[in-house]
Amino acid sequence: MSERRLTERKFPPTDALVVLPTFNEHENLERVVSGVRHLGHDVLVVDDASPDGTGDLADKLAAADGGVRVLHRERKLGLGSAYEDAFRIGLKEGSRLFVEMDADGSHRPSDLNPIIDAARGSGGLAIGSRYMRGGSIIGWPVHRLLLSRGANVYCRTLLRLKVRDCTSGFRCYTRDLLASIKLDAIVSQGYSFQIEMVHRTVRLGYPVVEVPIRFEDRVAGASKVSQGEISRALWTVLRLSVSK
Ligand SMILES: Nc1nc2c(ncn2[C@@H]2O[C@H](COP(=O)(O)OP(=O)(O)O)[C@@H](O)[C@H]2O)c(=O)[nH]1
Ligand SMILES: [Mg+2]
Repeated sequence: MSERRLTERKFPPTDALVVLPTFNEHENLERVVSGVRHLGHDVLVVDDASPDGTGDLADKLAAADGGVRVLHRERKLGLGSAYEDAFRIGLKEGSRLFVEMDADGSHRPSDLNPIIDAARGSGGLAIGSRYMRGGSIIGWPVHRLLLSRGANVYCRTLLRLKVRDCTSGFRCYTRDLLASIKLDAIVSQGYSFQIEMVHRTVRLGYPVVEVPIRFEDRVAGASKVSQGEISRALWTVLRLSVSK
């Protein structure tokens, strides 16, 4: 049996729910949470029992600010499943806009509202894009740049997507779109979740718009993208491309 623990909600939900998945982000979390809370949005941290104590820090931030909540999961269950669980909570509670954002300092709070506004305006998915005019990546080594570029070429080709940055993890969905996506049918547990969600959005006929962002390499700690994650993502996208 899986164990979940969610801190209690103290205020009615704000329009947008900003979900921050964490696994070992103790050195980064506080700065990200404070940047988002300055903009007034609800924060939901989804922590997978991080060994570095990120979960305890998140609890402290939640105790000090009713706009911050934490979903604790008993072990590392994957990025995709973290978002899936958070979206189910937000849908139940009545949030109108659902934001994905990394908790490692790569995504700037100053790019957040333009993404939310674009989602609201389009009625679908707005992606914070590194690969369009005005977008950029700061501080990534060449192998990370190649991996990200390669992943985008791979999924654009196999899934026939026109989106320039299918793998970006800084994005916003409208309630209408998320309610139309069958979360139970999602096959991705890990990073391919991002690609699968773009694929499903396009197949449902919802618009996808891109907003330029400046992506900065994580402030502290290490990336959780492993060889295993990459292989699983390649397979999952291949599976999606042949399934109806
Ligand atoms: N809850 C949870 N968060 C995760 C998991 N894997 C990665 N994350 C978080 O997802 C975000 C993106 O991960 P990161 O390692 O920075 O990926 P990268 O930016 O592609 O290198 C970070 O906030 C991580 O802490 C996971 O299995 N569970
Ligand atoms: Mg990162």
